[in-house]
Amino acid sequence: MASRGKKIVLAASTSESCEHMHSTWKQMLLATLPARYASVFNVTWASEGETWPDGQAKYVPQGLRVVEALLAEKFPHADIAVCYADQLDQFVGEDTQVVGIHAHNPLGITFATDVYAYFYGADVEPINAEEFRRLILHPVLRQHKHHLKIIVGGPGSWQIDKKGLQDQWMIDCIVDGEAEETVVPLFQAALRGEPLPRKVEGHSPRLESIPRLKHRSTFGAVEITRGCGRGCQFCSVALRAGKSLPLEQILANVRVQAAEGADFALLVTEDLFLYEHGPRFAPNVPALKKLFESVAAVEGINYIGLTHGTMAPIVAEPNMLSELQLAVDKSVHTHPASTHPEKRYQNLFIGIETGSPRLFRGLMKGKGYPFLPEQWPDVVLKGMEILNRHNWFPFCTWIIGLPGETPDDTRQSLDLLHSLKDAKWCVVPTLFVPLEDTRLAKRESAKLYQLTDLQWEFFFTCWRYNLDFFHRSKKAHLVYNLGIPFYYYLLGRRLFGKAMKYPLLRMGHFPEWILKHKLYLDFSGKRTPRLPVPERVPVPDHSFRPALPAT
Ligand code: B12
Ligand code: SF4
Repeated sequence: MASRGKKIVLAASTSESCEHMHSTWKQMLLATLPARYASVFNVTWASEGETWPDGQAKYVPQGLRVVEALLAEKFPHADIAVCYADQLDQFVGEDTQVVGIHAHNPLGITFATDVYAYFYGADVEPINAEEFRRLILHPVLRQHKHHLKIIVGGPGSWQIDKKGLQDQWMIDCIVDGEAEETVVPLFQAALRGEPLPRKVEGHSPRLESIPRLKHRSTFGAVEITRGCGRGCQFCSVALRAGKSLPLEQILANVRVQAAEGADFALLVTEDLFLYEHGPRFAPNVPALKKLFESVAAVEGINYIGLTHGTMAPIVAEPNMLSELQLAVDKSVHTHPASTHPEKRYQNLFIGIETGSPRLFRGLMKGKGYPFLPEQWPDVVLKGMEILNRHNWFPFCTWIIGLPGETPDDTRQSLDLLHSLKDAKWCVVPTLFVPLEDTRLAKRESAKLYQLTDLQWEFFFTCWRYNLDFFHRSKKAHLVYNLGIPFYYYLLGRRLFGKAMKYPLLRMGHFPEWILKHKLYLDFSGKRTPRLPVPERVPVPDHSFRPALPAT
């Protein structure tokens, strides 16, 4: 198309924008599955984006919609276009002066991403990375580079800096962090043709600087809170100041989603239970209930999805989930193990991260507040029981190789994992990654080829649970069981050595009467888990100790 293009073009990759089957889980896989074998996994949907008749993207990640909304307050609507890589040449032309690109996970080097791609060989990269490259190296950007500036921002923009790709990819400026109060001056400078700083560090904006969205975001994502005061040392969001968005603004944003065809609203938060919370992280159940009811009442919204939450408030307020039943009734997810009349279950991403109270105390004690670090295993077990009883099947992460992890810590994680063997959940083991801007940024990342026998056992026991809980067909089970020894002898042994052998065979349902002699945990049915689910977990009296973690 021989158009002169738009002055401002905003773009995101399709693998970070797609919302195939309303499944956040499926999109997360794109951070993990190797690009080279994408066709084998039948994920062609990852490179296709839905567009409006004029070629603009129907939905892109919410962060980019925030940038669009900020720019729309200053520049004419007609000067801005939002698109995917395949439509870039419709919008980038002689008149284009600035291209802003969103990066959620552009190189796949964050938690739980490259880890899994490595199973296919060292030179394999995840689909996210390939799709981002298709966007950033689009020929039309090179063709017009002499008169336009490229700005990349988003939660994963640091990855480009870390890998030293800024110049090769001709990026003028990388924006790292929250951008509400930097976007407009930066784009104004670009439009004036001025040189841009190579890197801009964002900072937490005032609540009133967060704009209302103008258009639809992927999964109908709408922020309900920003930031988190719990202060875990490995987490980049820990540094974002905590705030709840006003209900009116949330609902206006949900209406925008519905008006552009979304039937799903994903309520984005670091911790659902921080929404309008009371003193010392106390959940505000009436406010949460009102939030769900109001969102569900928006015409066109049939489903409500949730992002993150923490265990501690569920245990501290054991009756809370029955008050929030609507979240399950409006969930898009179903599973035969649900006791809901329509077999629905609600999902919540919860970081368990470790079973070791020692590591918990050193690295993340605020996550368990108001409970004490030594209560963490009890909090996890009790929290899971309450969640499952109310048909909440959480998606939990667990970090292997945290700085200072000893074999004893790994054993404690294995003991806790064993005690969760009948839980209704998904558990994703991730390897520790020192994220930029965190207090652990300078620490060594954990590496697959350095995992100990115990860490491998932890890793594959998690996947054994997931296969048993989510793989519903016998045929799929059989394929995995037979494929696993083949994988080990053809590739796994060469890539990672013998330490993975027996743990991997456990994932492949190899007979336990053999494995119990080779592994730490005994799954032969004779050993009951070491940690029973407690009747109740007492909330300690904090009046004589410092209550909140330093952030
Ligand atoms: C919703 C969400 C998801 C959803 C939907 C993602 C999507 N593509 O739409 C799902 C569950 C699918 C998901 C998946 C993943 N996610 Co995610 N996700 C989030 C979450 C909870 C909210 C994102 C959001 O909407 N935030 C609100 C907006 C306003 O913030 P923002 O995106 O950061 O945007 C601001 C700035 O970054 C900046 N900005 C954004 N874009 C641009 C563009 C330009 C040009 C500029 C100048 C500025 C700019 O301005 C915005 C306003 O301040 C965040 C945590 C968080 N609270 O941010 C994690 C988070 C972003 N995800 C994370 C990760 C690791 C992933 C996965 C890789 C997880 C995995 N291992 O599988 C996958 C990757 C999936 C993929 N295909 O890309 C990490 C990112 C860490 C990193 N990149 O190093 C975060 C921070 C969670 C965490 N605490 O670790 N995610
Ligand atoms: S609870 Fe910890 S890991 Fe979760 S968002 Fe808060 S600081 Fe980050």
